[in-house]
Amino acid sequence: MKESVRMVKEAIVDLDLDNIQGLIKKALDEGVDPWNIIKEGMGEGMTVVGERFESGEYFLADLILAGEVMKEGMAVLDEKIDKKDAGKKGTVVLATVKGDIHDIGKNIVGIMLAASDYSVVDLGVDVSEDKIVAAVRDAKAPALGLSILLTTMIGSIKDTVDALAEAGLRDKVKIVIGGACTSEKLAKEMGVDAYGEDAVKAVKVFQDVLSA
Ligand code: B12
Repeated sequence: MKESVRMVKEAIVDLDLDNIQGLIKKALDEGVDPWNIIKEGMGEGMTVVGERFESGEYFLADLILAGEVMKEGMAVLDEKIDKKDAGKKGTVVLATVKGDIHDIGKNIVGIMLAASDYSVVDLGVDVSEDKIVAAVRDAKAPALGLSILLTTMIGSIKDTVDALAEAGLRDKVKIVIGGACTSEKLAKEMGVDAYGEDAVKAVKVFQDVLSA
């Protein structure tokens, strides 16, 4: 790993809100690809944060701060990503499901989709199935991405699928799920169209389901 990327990772692990933007700008100035900064720097840093939370070294307040540090960093990267053709490939509605407020991964997926010429309607976190149905209908979106990290909220996926079916929209929209507690197996069980493991794979998965 490049030294500048390693320093970005360390800033995430150390919850260093003051220096994250400067360190990312430094890595970009050195010509590091934004996606490498996201995946190897920020993503791996968040993995360590998660491990420290699990081992009891970090507390909930630390996780909240980690979320802020990620947001500060993503703001710099978001500016660097070329979105001039956003919308050319259609609209994707994105949401974190009802009961779940994790949004760091969803936001990264949104940036990657916008950079890959999709128009993104991001509904935010803890989004009810009714709001999702309305957004899919209003935007005439051919695709929906649901983010979910909490095992206890898996039922919200099914609720959303059922609500779309009830509104007569299920056969008009491809649904892709992603987030730490999701899998290919879960996608099958929930009756959605696909599962995306990370933000790069997400782009490919949306492309595949939309051309199927
Ligand atoms: C940061 C964090 C928080 C922050 C969230 C801040 C924010 N703004 O998002 C805060 C502090 C708010 C938080 C709260 C809680 N958290 Co929390 N949190 C985490 C942590 C450490 C990191 C998550 C993260 O951002 N990862 C980095 C991103 C980049 O990765 P990612 O989300 O996986 O996203 C990537 C892929 O999954 C994929 N992806 C994501 N979404 C989508 C969507 C689509 C469509 C596609 C295709 C792909 C895709 O692409 C992304 C980029 O590559 C995880 C630990 C972990 N290992 O995941 C726990 C974790 C998810 N939290 C957990 C828990 C239990 C909670 C709380 C219940 C704690 C509590 N006791 O209150 C609350 C829940 C509140 C709620 N109602 O949602 C558990 C969940 C356990 C489980 N399986 O259910 C975890 C796993 C920690 C643990 N091991 O205990 N948390």
